[in-house]
Amino acid sequence: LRERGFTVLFTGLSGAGKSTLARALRDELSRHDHRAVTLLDGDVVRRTLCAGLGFSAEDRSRNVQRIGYVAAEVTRHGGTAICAPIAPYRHDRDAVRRMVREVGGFVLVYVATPLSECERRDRKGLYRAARTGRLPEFTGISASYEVPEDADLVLDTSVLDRDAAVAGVVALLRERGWV
Ligand code: GGZ
Repeated sequence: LRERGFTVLFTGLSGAGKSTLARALRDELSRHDHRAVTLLDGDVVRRTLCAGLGFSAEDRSRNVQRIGYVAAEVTRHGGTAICAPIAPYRHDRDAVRRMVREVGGFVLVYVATPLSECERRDRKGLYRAARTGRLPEFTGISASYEVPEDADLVLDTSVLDRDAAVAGVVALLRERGWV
């Protein structure tokens, strides 16, 4: 397994801590694992690979499945892909899992920080905008998030600090034999 690639897909609400964990995991794996790591973070992806897509259900599906396609290619060539979109729909997460599993390892990490905590943080003021109706179709407020029942790992960053959360992911990858 150590010769094969794998993908870690983080899923969770805006502000749950996905990007922070994805970056910290990338740094950790870059130090200790031989594979090249590709980070597919929501922000960057939406400016590049998925430029022009919005937040309708259809566009979110396209967004997540494109991320999944790239992750599968990275995985196929023996690399590590770390993805951090909201990925609110089970159907799309399942599609990514199928694409990636054909070519390597796949781990789904649900960043389960409660909505109340994400909203309290509101780092970008988006929840406030969503509550006042200025930002429509906002996940958790006016657009749905389907809670994963099949996550390989569940992390709540309101009770777990960043290093402990990353250590949890690394431990899981070790257990599964990927690192
Ligand atoms: C959810 C939105 C929305 C709406 C803009 N709903 O905290 P952020 O700012 O940086 O992360 C959110 C990001 C979500 O993009 P994803 O590509 O991860 O979403 S999905 O997987 O559903 O396609 C948020 C910002 O974009 N954002 N409008 N309406 N998040």
